[in-house]
Amino acid sequence: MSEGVSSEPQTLSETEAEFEGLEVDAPLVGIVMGSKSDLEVMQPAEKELGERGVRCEVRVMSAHREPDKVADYAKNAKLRGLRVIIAGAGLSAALPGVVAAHTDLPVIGVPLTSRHSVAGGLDALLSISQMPPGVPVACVGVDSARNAAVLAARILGA
Ligand code: RP5
Repeated sequence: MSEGVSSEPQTLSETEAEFEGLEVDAPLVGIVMGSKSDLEVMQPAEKELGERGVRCEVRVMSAHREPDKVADYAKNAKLRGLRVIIAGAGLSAALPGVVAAHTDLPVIGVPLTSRHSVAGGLDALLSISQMPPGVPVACVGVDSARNAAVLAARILGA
């Protein structure tokens, strides 16, 4: 039998493992953020990963305004070959936690300042770091998108 996806019945994890092997050009890191207004401050994450040769994709999706889109993205992330998700958000900053609720991939949250932030982004910092037991989100400093990328690369051993 030739190599490739087996036609035999198999478990979901076996299928996932085979597809992970096939998707050679798939991004390994997903960079998501709650608003287009977050793009500029999140850009250093994409830049850092690019310089390290780590494939990534960038998506805008709001946990509050587009909850179904966020859930679908997180649920399908592992099957699509993603290994780490970086999620930036400001204000109540639910995005990293909601992503972590729908995937067992490591999620790195980036608390962001925004024009409505209180205490310079402390609102987002607390929202992202105060996750309930069993649903972890790693949290870098306020507006520290580059550090999130460095941490993602270290998780990947890249
Ligand atoms: C958060 O609200 C976003 O991540 C952004 O930081 C903040 C403001 O969003 P916009 O009103 O600029 O779309 O959800």
